[in-house]
Amino acid sequence: MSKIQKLLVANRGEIALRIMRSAREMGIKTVAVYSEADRNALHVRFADEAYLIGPPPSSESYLKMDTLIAVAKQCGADAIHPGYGFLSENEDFAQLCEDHKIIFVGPSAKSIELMGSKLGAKAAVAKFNVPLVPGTAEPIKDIPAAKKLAKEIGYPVLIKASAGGGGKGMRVVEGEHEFEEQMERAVSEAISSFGDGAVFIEKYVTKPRHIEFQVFGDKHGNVVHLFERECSIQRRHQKVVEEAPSSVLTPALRKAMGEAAVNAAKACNYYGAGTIEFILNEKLDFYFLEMNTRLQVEHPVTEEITGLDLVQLQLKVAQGEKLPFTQEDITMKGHAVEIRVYAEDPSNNFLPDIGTLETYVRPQGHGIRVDDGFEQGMSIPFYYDPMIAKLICYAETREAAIEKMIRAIKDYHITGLETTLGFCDFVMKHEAFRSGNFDTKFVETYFKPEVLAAKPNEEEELLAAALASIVLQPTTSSKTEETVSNVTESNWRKNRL
Ligand code: MV4
Repeated sequence: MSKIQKLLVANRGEIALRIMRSAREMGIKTVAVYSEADRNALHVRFADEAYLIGPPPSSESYLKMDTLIAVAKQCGADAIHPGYGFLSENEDFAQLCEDHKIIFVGPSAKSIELMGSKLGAKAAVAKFNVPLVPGTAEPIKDIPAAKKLAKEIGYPVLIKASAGGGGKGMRVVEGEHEFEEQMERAVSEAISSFGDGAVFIEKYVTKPRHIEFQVFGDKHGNVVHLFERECSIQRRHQKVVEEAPSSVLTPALRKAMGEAAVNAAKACNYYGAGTIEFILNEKLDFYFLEMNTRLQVEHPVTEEITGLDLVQLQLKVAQGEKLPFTQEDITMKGHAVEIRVYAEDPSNNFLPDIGTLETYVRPQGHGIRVDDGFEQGMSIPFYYDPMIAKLICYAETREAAIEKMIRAIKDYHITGLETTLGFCDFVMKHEAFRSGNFDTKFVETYFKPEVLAAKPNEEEELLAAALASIVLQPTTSSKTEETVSNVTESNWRKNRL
């Protein structure tokens, strides 16, 4: 396979920039695509070339497979990186790229398809010695038989949609009396949301921790893992804080889970970057949940503790290179914490608060990394995920990384819209988070909007905003536009990662 010369990034925002930076360092030319809402976006300015692909709604721009292929053909891009979200886990798009002899920077269409089905994934990994939550291995057809099994497993049980994932289409059944009712709801929800009514049941693991392993495969059959990320602090299946390593894994458990993760990847002949999601119960038993066949939002914490550039690795693997290391070569050092800074109002049920970044001043200093796609004066478009930035802090120990994060949050000045910075500050200072003794119920257990009532920095921020508005000049892009296609409501809400 030949080296990638020109890479089209079929994404926007921070991840588009993140990808282009690594590509450029490798001497690969970069191509941006953008919607009408992103004319002035940084990924457009950063790229060597940029093409307008349609109106703001993603369904008319970033999700237009034929348009993306047409742009790639037209500009001579030999590879497409899908980033996360959008088309990143769409097996049809991966196949379309392959059909057009364009390298899809990701796994094969077959791997995506197999892991996209929760039941398919479970069946595949079960043969590779990966522990699964006790439950059904087949879609439920016979209600009385399923009810009998639920009784054997023991209530509460969880009904999940095979086509679901990321928490969508799950229903808890507390006891036998509500089994039929919940089953009916789960099936009709699965049909209306995914067009596939296949559901299965699992033992409901209470107080679980969400631990995911980063895996990497090449096209020569080699697979390694790059340790874990702890993602238990989340709100309605939306991750808020991620860290690496997890504070609950012992070296022995890490080794066992890492081996299971590698086996899960081997079960679908995986290549590229992937993530194996596990849940851990209170006894620290671990179970495979699902696989994400893309680069994840939270990949930077893994980069910080391993010193590896995951996008560079993705591009190397995509152009047919062997992984440049074996499992034994990979080590981790220190501790990394990431928070997601959203344009959302934590005191108003996390409602998106899109608007203009009147003040936008990033924290700086040793061990601080900000992955974002905005500058002061820019607006957060209403059509897409309202994530403003990821703030990643790295230090020798977990305590030092958390202290650095608290300082970095303090030095992050954003006005013009509400953000989740104050909420993240609350998490960082919470005793349950500090002690490491938390689970996926952290936010609902401890967070009430009142805890954010005191905002000591508000006056300072107002002053800064006033000053900024005096000196601020609107920025314009000098890039010429080219409409490739003229091709509704975005689905970022449904597709949160
Ligand atoms: C579970 C579970 C408890 N027991 N499965 C939610 C996301 C999806 N990947 C699977 N999820 C869960 N599956 C069993 N058998 C609890 C969750 C879950 C969860 C998992 C990870 C992170 C946050 C979560 C929040 C609520 C529920």
